[in-house]
Amino acid sequence: MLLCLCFKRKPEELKIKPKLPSDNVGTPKNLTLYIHALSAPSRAVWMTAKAADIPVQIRHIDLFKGEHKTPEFAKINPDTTIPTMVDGNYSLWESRPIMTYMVQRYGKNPKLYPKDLQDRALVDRLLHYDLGSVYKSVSEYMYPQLFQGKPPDIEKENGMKKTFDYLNRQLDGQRHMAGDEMTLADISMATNIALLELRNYNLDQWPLLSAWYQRMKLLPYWNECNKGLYDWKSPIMKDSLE
Ligand SMILES: N[C@@H](CCC(=O)N[C@@H](CS)C(=O)NCC(=O)O)C(=O)O
Repeated sequence: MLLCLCFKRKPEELKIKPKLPSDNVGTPKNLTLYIHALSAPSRAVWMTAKAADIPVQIRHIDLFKGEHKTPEFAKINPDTTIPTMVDGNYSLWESRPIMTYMVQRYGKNPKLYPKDLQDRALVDRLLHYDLGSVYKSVSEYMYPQLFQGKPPDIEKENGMKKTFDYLNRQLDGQRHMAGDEMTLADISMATNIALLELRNYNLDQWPLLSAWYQRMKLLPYWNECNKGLYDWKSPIMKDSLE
């Protein structure tokens, strides 16, 4: 049936994608990351490029001016979100796939996303947990305070605390989330947790998590990639930031 449908199309309509090497191919010719400096997933993809020593062009998109809603940007990413990566004529969005793509294709630091199937599955598990629990709970707690001027919501905070309880247990006996080596899971989670700095939120009740976060902040590219967070002053939260 599928074959019949194919034959009905004119030959020129059948797009044949050139086969790409599945493994690391060295330096990218033209890799662009469209980001917003406050956005946690944007900071994560930028940090990944630094950690994996991949040269990228950074293009800042002003979400508050709606620069991601233009027809030009929708051609690159119909979901009109950032971060968005463009590698030649290939575009990709969603930070975690961008991070794993970049490291596998161009990365100089394979430990960030290990090749061993089980080690990789652990990093994948943590990246999924990050999306479904860390990013979700931190943004549900912080966004209403940052963007709507709402007071902290105890229920949302409790959801986030449960996540941190688990992360603190996960770090028992190891320096990073997936073991002693830093992986993409650490980068992604740290950029989300960083959002709490806008509230001076104290992580002391999770000593292992707090020590891990401080270690992440010692990365030589932390300040450059997270500058947008520290520079950003929410007009709504002005009082608590000064
Ligand atoms: N799960 C996505 C989240 C992407 C996302 O929602 N990005 C936000 C900024 S943090 C955005 O583009 N918002 C603009 C909009 O939704 O209009 C990822 O990890 O990349």
